[in-house]
Amino acid sequence: MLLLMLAAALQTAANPQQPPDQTMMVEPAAMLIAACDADGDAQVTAAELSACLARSFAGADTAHAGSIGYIQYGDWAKRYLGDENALPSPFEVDGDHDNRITLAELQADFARIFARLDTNHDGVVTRTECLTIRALPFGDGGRRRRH
Ligand SMILES: [Ca+2]
Ligand SMILES: [Ca+2]
Repeated sequence: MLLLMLAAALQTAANPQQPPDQTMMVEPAAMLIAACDADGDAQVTAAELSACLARSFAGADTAHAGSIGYIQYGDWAKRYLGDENALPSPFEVDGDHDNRITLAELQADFARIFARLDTNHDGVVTRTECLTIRALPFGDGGRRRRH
């Protein structure tokens, strides 16, 4: 029964003649992860993400200090997450709260985000898993009702 309802919902979403009954969004961290696909299969593995973060971090760590400050993190976030205030925040990423962000801290935080997005737990994040789908008009799982 649930599967039938899901199939019906997907058909509705796929039919361009139907008015949209849901919104699809990609959170900034998911956008970064999706862009880490290195082999062009539109899916991202943990290894691809790790290598991708290392490349972007090396570009931000211009002093080759092995860590970056919150201001440099803001520059990194602006470039790779689209906005310096996008999540994850430097306060979240800076696991040991020493006001410096290391590559290991960045990779650890994104590993958590990766695991959250990988809803079928197959070790790969697909574009479908990157999408946040919200049904209308109840938005946010019905917690914020709009009438
Ligand atoms: Ca730190
Ligand atoms: Ca997956």
